Amino acid sequence: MLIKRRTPWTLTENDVTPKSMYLSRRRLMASFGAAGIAACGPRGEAAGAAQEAETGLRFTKTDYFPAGDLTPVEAVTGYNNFYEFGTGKSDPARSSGRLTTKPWTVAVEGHAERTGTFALEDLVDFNRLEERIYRLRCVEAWSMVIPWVGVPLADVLASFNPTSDAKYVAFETYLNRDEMPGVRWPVLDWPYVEGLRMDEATHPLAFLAVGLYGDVLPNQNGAPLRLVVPWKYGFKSIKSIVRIRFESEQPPTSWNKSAAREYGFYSNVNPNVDHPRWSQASERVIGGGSLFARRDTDMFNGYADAVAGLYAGMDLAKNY
Ligand SMILES: Nc1nc2c(c(=O)[nH]1)N[C@H]1C(S)=C(S)[C@@H](COP(=O)(O)O)O[C@H]1N2
Ligand SMILES: [Mo]
Repeated sequence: MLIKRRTPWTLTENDVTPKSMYLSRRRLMASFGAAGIAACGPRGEAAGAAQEAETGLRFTKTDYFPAGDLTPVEAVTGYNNFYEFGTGKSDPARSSGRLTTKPWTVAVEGHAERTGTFALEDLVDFNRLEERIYRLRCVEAWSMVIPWVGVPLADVLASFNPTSDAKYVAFETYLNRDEMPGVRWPVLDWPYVEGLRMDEATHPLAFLAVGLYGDVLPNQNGAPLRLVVPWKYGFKSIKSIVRIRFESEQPPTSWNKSAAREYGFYSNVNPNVDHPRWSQASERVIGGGSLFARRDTDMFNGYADAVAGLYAGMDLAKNY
């Protein structure tokens, strides 16, 4: 099949991939000795087959900026920021077991023709999932490369027919004191909230993930539905979303409310604008083989060709 490669997000293979094929492709790559792949198997060989049938997602492979060696799944699911479950990096994996993700509904509100409460399955078309390999760059200056499974955010938002008053979109995380031990402490003003300008939210790179490494999202990674905005610092990628609201004004965001001088609304990855307390010029590569593996941070996290136009004429040092 001939596919013209015009944009970085052009499909390179548009076959639908069941989880089992995905695994065998990865094993194949491992047997060819691709560096870093061998260590990335989603799980032990024996346990894998049984679980695939239960939890594997079907998705289309997309060649979205393969951003370097994939981060081992153990790091992706064991080293997390999800403050509702504690502020330690291993807290979410340990203490998110009680999060109830089924059934899951999302309230859609504000400036749109179609609003209401929607079941996850009515919000996301599980027959049209795709995989995208995106780098997640945390504001704390570390990064991971993760194979996400999900749908373009633009498609989901379009299904609600937002009106011309919708200039921004706001997101809110689930909040339940019985299931989220971290919310007993006022580290952030709960619930966690985030927002995007409408043109950012409808950019083809903005993604709503329901899975990673071919499986449904683990709770610690934001099950069952989380945002992935690859050109922004990780904290914009809000987890376990229960509310989406179309707004006419810029909505408040959790980290900006907690420390406005340190975290702005835009939070685009930018090696030239340091955080007031540390440099953003480079980042630690999580699971990169060495504890000290680092890489230089790329403008817009490597997605500049695709997204720089969204900020043309804006002073990025002021709009951090
Ligand atoms: N609800 C909620 N979403 C959140 C966070 C959080 O604490 N709560 N942390 C953010 C931060 S700081 C990062 S770096 C990413 C981490 O995603 P990961 O754990 O899946 O790698 O999630 C973001 N989304
Ligand atoms: Mo982060």
